[in-house]
Amino acid sequence: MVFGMGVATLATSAPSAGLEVPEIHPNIVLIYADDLGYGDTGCYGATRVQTPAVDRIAAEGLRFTDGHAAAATCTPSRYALLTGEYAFRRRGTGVLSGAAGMIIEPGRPTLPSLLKRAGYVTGVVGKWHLGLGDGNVDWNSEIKPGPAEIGFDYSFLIPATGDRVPCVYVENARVVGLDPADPITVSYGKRVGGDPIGAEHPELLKMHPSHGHDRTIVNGISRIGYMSGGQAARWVDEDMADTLTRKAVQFVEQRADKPFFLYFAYHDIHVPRVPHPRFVGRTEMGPRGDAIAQLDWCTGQILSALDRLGLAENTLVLFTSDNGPVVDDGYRDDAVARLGDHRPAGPFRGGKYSRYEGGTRVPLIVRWPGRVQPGVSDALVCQVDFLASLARLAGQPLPAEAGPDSFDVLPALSGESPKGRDHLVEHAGGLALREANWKLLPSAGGARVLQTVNIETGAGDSSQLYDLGADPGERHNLASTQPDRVRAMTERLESLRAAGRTRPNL
Ligand code: NG6
Ligand code: CA
Repeated sequence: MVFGMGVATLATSAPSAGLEVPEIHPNIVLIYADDLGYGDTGCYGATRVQTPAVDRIAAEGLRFTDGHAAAATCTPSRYALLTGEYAFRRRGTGVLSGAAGMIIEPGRPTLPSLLKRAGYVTGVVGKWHLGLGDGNVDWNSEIKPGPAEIGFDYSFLIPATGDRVPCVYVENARVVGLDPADPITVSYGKRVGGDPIGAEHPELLKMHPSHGHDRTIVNGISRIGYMSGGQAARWVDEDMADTLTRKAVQFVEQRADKPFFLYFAYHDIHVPRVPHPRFVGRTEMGPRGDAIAQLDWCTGQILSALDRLGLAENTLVLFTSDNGPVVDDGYRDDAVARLGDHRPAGPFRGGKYSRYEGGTRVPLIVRWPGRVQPGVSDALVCQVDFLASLARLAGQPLPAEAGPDSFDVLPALSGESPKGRDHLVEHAGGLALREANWKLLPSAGGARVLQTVNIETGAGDSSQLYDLGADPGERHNLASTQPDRVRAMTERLESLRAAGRTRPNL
């Protein structure tokens, strides 16, 4: 059956179409890597790390060359992924501390809540980083609001990031393994408890910071922020990938008679990069390369589980990353020295934190055997579009207020159409605009290079205009030769921002 026909049939046929329902409501597994760059996997050109599982998704699926995260850092990117709204529209959606309250309002339509309404069982396993609680969270009782309040039936979380306290897992709103006699306190202001901190006790560290990351030591690694208590609940970084993968596989195994949506958000390859010993030395690139090998193993476990359970044919797998790559993101893990000729951002300029393409252009692959033709697509698509596209796939109409910037690009994701969006706002603090292959970076203040991470931000005193068709690396600024285009794109970007929403056909 032609993929699009199935969707069209759903829209026009009676809801009691019987056997057709499971056929057109596939399970959805969204695999979300952290800080994995465009060039970090074999199917996107890497040669110094082997990624057979990710490459298998690409060989059996549709690999995008112009797929984007919605922002160049984690929190805004994930906010847009789950709400279908560009994060720049909302204050407080920058990189969050581990003490922040949840930034997605309970009750608003989200990717999981829409799928849940369509009859899916929904689960999130892995990195959250969207805040938990009401801003004054008590880690020793029920942690609300959280994923359950925005549509997830099940959750097993790293609350913020691997490098931020609290370093404990939260399963269905409770810290896992917490001893009530050893309560957890978390602070991003004044020091709490008597735990040693990295700044004072470097001799206790097995992984040293290169910048920041010098507060409470957990598992021999100093973190951002202070925590005390919860000793029995603290995670072991080396076991994190195994723990998360086990939970993800269990979620897939425990599915009921309903389709499921699993949002599996890896910690890898974010810092601190501390892969399990069996991956240490897999590559010559040190922990950053070894973390990619570990990430690939996790991916293979998910694919194997789908095969084993006979679910591969009826499961749409999406593989992507939350933002572009960074090499030294704050720990001395040898990533810079051992990078060699590996190009984390592939042919693109910049990386994480950057308005250049390396900031948001990430791996994006869709696999749905028998429905999505394997191949390569150059369509412009963004994760902010997953909400509208997957809601349509699930036959779930969008309420008017849902996904204000989410476009239905299902024809592009399925490979039926070579066209995705006609434009995209790229967000890295400041904004940039894509229109087809044109890229505009309006003038912006601030540092041109973030020295600590050695990444070009895209800031500059005057506008930059690039033709990515001829110049994917954004080297030849055409702004002075095309003032009319610069003016038109600058005005369009301003009107897209001012409009408050961009989704058409409301
Ligand atoms: C930065 C951290 C960096 C990383 C980032 C968030 C320092 C010096 N740097 O502030 O290590 O945690 O925040 O990354 O603290 S993200 O992928 O979750 O957005
Ligand atoms: Ca990230």
